[in-house]
Amino acid sequence: VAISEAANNLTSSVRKELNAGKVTPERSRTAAVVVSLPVSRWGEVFEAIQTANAAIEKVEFRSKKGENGTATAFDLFVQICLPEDTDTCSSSALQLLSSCGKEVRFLHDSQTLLQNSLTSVADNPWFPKSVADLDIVINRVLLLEQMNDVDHPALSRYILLKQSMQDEQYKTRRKMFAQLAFDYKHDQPIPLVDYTEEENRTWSIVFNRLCELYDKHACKEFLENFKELREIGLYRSDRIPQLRDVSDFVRRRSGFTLRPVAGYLSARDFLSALALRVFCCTQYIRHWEKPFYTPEPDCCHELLGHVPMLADPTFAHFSQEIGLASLGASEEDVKKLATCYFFTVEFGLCKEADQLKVYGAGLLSCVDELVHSLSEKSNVCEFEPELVVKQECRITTFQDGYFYTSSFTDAVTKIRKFFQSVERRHQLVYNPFTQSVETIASV
Ligand code: HBI
Ligand code: NLE
Ligand code: FE
Repeated sequence: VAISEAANNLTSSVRKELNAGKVTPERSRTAAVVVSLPVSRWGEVFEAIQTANAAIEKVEFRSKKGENGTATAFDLFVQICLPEDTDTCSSSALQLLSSCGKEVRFLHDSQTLLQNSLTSVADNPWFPKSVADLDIVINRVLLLEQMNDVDHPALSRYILLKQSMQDEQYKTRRKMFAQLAFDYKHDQPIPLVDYTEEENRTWSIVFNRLCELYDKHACKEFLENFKELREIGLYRSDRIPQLRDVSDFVRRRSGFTLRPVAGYLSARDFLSALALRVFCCTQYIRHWEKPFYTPEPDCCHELLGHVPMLADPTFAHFSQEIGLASLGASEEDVKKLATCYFFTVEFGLCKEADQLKVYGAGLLSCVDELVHSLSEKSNVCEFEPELVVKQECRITTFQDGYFYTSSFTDAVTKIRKFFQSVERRHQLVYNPFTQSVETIASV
């Protein structure tokens, strides 16, 4: 698989964590390249970057100049962090990149990248317009490439993950799941997985402990749908449900479908799928040694955290709305949207009769952080988009703080109002019959 790694639009904290070790943003140079190579050769680019111990900050597609953004014609836009001691001109990363093809262009090499010369290239992101286009986007997964090399600097802060990946059996299993996701095309039935006894046991441990916490802490919409999922026998403590069955359930309830992915996606890619009413789900399960906190999304996170909320039509509608707003948006706007998404859909709290309740999936799938977020130790403020967009989204640790609204709908209203001021580059509407977005000519 050529395109198996991307770190797009990472917040500074996440980027710092990713690059900890040999490469940190303060002690590094940033370089960006636009690579015009056939897809079959993109793997070479990532290999070159990895060999040079550079860290990927971002990978995106750009429509080829002069072509109309057809699904087969892309340049690859890659932004990397080179270790400080690299002499830029002779850096092995850059040399290797050059050897990837003479079309490689070095656009800039300084800390203040994207300010000037790159703007025109960086400013016209390609985006998927139909569910079929998602086949191209969704395979760019953060961290997968590093799985083969547990000593890669990008993994050094993902300590939990690193330990898991030293378990050869687990690693092999994860590669199998990655392959399933890479092979998946949008109109296929989601592959059924024969989960091992060990995997089902991990699910049971997480499921049982979370169930004890839900009654007291989960919001009412979640509890209602979770109850139904149990009553119809789809969710049981003794085995991991099949993503295919869960997708059918969600589609009947809110029109969203689920699609298998190999791991953590960039914010832009993840949000773009929401625009097409597709929710990307990992199918693997966390390592059995750490059932109560993992930095990665896994099936516990998707199925326990996200699905019950996604079955709620209001919630589903909002998810798509934020996705639509992200299509073709600037870096800055995608980051704002992602941060609003993060502190609501992933980590949001709400109030029911003066009691704080949880609707965020990152909390509802995580025993340790769920308990933490409602404890004395956590910071909780009222959700205000102006404040929230300035927060860092943490992936490998608990959040610094959490935000509540009187209800989930209240968060939607606030976010909608906040983004009204953002200029929309594309006036797009979703056509459910073709499962695509269309530009509506202004009248
Ligand atoms: N990728 N696979 C996957 N699952 C997520 O839940 C997810 C993601 N990428 C980004 C993300 N969530 C968000 O938190 C926002 O950055 C959009
Ligand atoms: N930390 C969460 C958990 O352990 O379930 C996963 C977060 C995924 C974004
Ligand atoms: Fe999530």
